[in-house]
Amino acid sequence: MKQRFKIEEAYAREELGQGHLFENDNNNKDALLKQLEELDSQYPGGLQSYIVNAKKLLLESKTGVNPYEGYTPSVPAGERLQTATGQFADSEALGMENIGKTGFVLVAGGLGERLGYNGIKVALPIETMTGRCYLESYCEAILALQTRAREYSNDPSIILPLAIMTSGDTHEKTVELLHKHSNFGMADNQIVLMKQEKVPAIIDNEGRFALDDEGMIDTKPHGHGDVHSLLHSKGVLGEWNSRGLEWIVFFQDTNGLVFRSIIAALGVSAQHGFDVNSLTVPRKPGEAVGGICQLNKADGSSFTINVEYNQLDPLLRATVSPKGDVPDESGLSPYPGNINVLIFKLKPYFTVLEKTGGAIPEFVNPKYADEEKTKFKKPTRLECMMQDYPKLLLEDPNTKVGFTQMERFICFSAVKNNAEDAAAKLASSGFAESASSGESDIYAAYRLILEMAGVNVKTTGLKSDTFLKLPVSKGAKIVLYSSFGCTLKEIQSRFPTPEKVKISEQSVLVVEGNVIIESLELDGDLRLHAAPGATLVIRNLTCLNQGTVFTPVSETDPEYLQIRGYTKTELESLVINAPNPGETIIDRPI
Ligand code: UGB
Repeated sequence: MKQRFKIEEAYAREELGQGHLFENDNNNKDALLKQLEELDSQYPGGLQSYIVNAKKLLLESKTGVNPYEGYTPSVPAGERLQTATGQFADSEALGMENIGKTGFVLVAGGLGERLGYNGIKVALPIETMTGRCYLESYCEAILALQTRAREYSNDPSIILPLAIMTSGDTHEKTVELLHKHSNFGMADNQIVLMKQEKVPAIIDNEGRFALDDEGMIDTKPHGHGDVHSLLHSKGVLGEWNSRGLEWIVFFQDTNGLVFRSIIAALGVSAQHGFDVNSLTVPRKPGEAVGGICQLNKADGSSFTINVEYNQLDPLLRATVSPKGDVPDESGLSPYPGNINVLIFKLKPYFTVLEKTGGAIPEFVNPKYADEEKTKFKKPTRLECMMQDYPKLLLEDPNTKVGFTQMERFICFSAVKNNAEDAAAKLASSGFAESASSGESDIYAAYRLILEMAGVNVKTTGLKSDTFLKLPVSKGAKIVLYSSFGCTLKEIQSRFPTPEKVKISEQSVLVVEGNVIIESLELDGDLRLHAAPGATLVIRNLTCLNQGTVFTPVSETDPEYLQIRGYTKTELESLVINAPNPGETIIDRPI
């Protein structure tokens, strides 16, 4: 009881200013005090620090303090890679040399409120032709890279680890998903989950906490920046460092293309010795992706960092571009667009986290209800972003922070918006970032990759269907597993005579494993699977069937289809499996 009064008193004290928590009769007082203790232990420096930080940031927000005051932006140093060039191939080759010493980190604590999907986003199918979910495809890609790394180093003991940041919103479902699918083939000790905790929601500029209907503190996510402190506090980075890993790759929950680009970006990191490398896309001005900027001070010092999309326009207006976030002569923003795929050199990162604990400087973004900025439309909270990591490097001018820009089709297609918002985003920015656009972008990327390999497949002038008012391309639906090819060069090697491979516009082609396609005429649905150790050679095959088409969803279809507006109707398909070690040759012309 004494302890309980002590805590209550402490929070009611003027400097913490949380007396309102105890003012009304609260049947849940014991639970509330317990919650306060928990929240206190979870935040670096405790809730007292949280309140102090909140008051300071809220004051700065109210008075309009510019976080980039005194800085002038310029375009930082980096590499712009064109797909399927010699430079791209060289970067991929260097990336593959380094991949065996890489750990992967997936940030998957976000609830995906904008998408309006009730499950976790990593459980969503990337595309409906295989129905593989995001997490499955990430695990498959890492395992395929692991196989290549073992072959390359002739070391069967190489394990490429995956750390997943979850949150209270996603943790249990992520555990269930992994359990249900036996970790998608990964070993138990290969995956580590790091659960991020929420922080108190705040109702005013005094940093007073919000109470929910049950009399408990309302809490909100603290942002993806928690990944750094968690890697440190959970000992993950220390373990990876002692295992001799040299690189760490961060990626988001729904980017089905990410493993098509990471390898070349890793090669760029290795080539330039980048401590921090952001994978970026050409950015359209006004688009909701941050811009990577070099921020320069009058004293000659500078640092390179992502400036979030809502801050980029005011920064540019106040400095180098009176018209704000507008295109340059190329028609695009000169600042590369951040897609939160980050590649760090592990050792210096480990050293910085040992020193700082990995707590990333926070920000607050309240939506004000009055002109005086004293009332909020809804409770706010402090947040932090993973791409703000360079803010921990300010005292070390020798750190090399750069970027790798690639064409969007090969590295980025996120699934963030419900269909209604997606239609508006498509109209304003050209990118829907919906469940259906995420799926279409996968097929489109593989069409282009095969075309670059010399295969006959139509990539332009394709017709579209419309589902939920969004265009869905009618082009060939192609899915290439990473086990079929991790790099563009490897994919090319699977087609020794690409001029003898023809895929019609309405076809479906899914290829998994060690498959060589020498001669193929496809107008229909074809699935080729070679089990580990098996080789499937398509020496000569004509495959004509009715195939698989998209049809509108019905009310009884599951939610993952409702958010697309269509389902697949399989009319006819040909499945060829090579389940056993050794070579299976298919020689079946018409
Ligand atoms: N995430 C967490 O794991 N925990 C959290 O508390 C919050 C998120 P959003 P956002 O790629 O288009 C980012 O919400 O914040 C995970 C960049 O800041 O989807 O709108 C979450 O699960 C922006 O510069 O992204 O914008 C997901 O995997 C630009 O790159 C990831 O963090 C933009 O993404 C991103 O969360 C973009």
